[in-house]
Amino acid sequence: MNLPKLAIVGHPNRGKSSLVATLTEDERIAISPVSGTTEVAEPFNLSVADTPYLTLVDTPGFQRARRLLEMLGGDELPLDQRPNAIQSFLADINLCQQFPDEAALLAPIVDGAGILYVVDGGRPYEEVYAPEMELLRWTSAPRMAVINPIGSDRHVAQWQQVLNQQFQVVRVFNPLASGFNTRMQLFNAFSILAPQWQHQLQDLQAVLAAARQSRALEAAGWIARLLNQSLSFKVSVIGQGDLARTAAEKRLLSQLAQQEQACWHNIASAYRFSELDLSIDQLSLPEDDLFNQQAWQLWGLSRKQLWLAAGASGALAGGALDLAVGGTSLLMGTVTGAGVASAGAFWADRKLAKLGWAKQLLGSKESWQCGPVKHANFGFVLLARALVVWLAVDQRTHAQRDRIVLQDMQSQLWQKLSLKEQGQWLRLFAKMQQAPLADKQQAELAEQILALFEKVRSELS
Ligand SMILES: Nc1nc2c(ncn2[C@@H]2O[C@H](COP(=O)(O)OP(=O)(O)OP(=O)(O)O)[C@@H](O)[C@H]2O)c(=O)[nH]1
Ligand SMILES: [Mg+2]
Repeated sequence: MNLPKLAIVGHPNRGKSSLVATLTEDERIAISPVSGTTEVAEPFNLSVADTPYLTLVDTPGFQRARRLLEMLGGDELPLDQRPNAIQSFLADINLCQQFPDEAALLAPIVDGAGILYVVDGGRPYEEVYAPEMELLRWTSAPRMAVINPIGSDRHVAQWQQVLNQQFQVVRVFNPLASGFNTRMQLFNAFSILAPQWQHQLQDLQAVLAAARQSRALEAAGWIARLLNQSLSFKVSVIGQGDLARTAAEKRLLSQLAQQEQACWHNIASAYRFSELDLSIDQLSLPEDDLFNQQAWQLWGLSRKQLWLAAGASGALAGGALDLAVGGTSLLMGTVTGAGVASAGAFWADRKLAKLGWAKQLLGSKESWQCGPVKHANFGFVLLARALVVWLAVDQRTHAQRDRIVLQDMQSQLWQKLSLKEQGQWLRLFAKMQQAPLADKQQAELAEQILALFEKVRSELS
């Protein structure tokens, strides 16, 4: 069966390629403020699990629509001859060379694609658009228009009046800020317009809804894996005394930071962003370094919250929690733990509360084992940062080409949970710091993370 096919057409620089990128979730499609970026018509499939469901043809913008219309006979041409006139134009090589953009954008329509005409709701209607719409009418293909409010929606109402005269369906759609439901509405609108594709477009919506759920579970799975790997992570270094200890600490922290980065990239890939720059220095994180004292204060629980949560969970009474590591040890401003204190300058701004240490003698050599990070906040910090990356990726469209911006919500994230819930997470993290979870428990953790993500997301919207 033929795939439903839509040609995305319009004036240059109106967001046609942006629309294609967003709907097909393709970050490689060329988008730029330079008019005339798209020079040839190119099909892109919307596929789920490698099965294509819809083809969108990105096209160059109209350049000389009025002239072409005149050449083809204009108003004088009888209605019954107009579709043929477009076909004859495309069959005429000389004419096509004179009107290469019009030829490129009309060819897929004559070939069976439906029309999606894009206009900018931030700019007023002008007569220059009339011949474009007229040429599209001549094709007699199913036609829908999309008003993209670039910069503002000042002229949306005016455009609606114009487009309602020319197109069977008119919708407002911003490819830079369109959520899942808005996209489904667009597919639905097209399924009404083109009954021959109705079933396929309905199937597409069901498949996309299922894919959305499974990618969320995949992202949650990556975070569960990160927590399970990082909370109990240790490294060993062979060598003598302080030198070996400093090397071990450095290695521990750099590997933990790598694990965190890998998790973020996996989340982005689950959402089909494989080229997104998630390097720490590209992100507008308030405190970028995972092991920086301020970062922990921002992303984790406050000292008071930790104690309250520990009390609420019964973890303190049960002795399950390693909170009591010296009078002020929960404050990251204070260096505690023999290993950290002796590491000297390297740790001057990395005052973590406590790392696990073990020394073994291997013949004449020492082997220093460093880790895990024992602080009760470590799990909260890792989870909060991963959730914020996930929220940003979930809300981003594939037409956005600027730097990814993370929500500034660190301080509120854990406030959304009750003390009891905070206590439950605290207990779980403490357990994982002692030993990693078995696979089944890790899968349960992923479910919990997914529920937390959905709660945070719904409160944000
Ligand atoms: N602010 C804002 N910018 C947009 C929106 N849609 C598109 N743009 C920007 O407008 C510019 C043109 O977007 P494209 O998608 O390349 O437009 P096009 O119609 O394919 O352009 P050509 O290929 O040159 O015909 C890009 O800089 C986009 O980022 C929008 O909804 N809001
Ligand atoms: Mg383009």
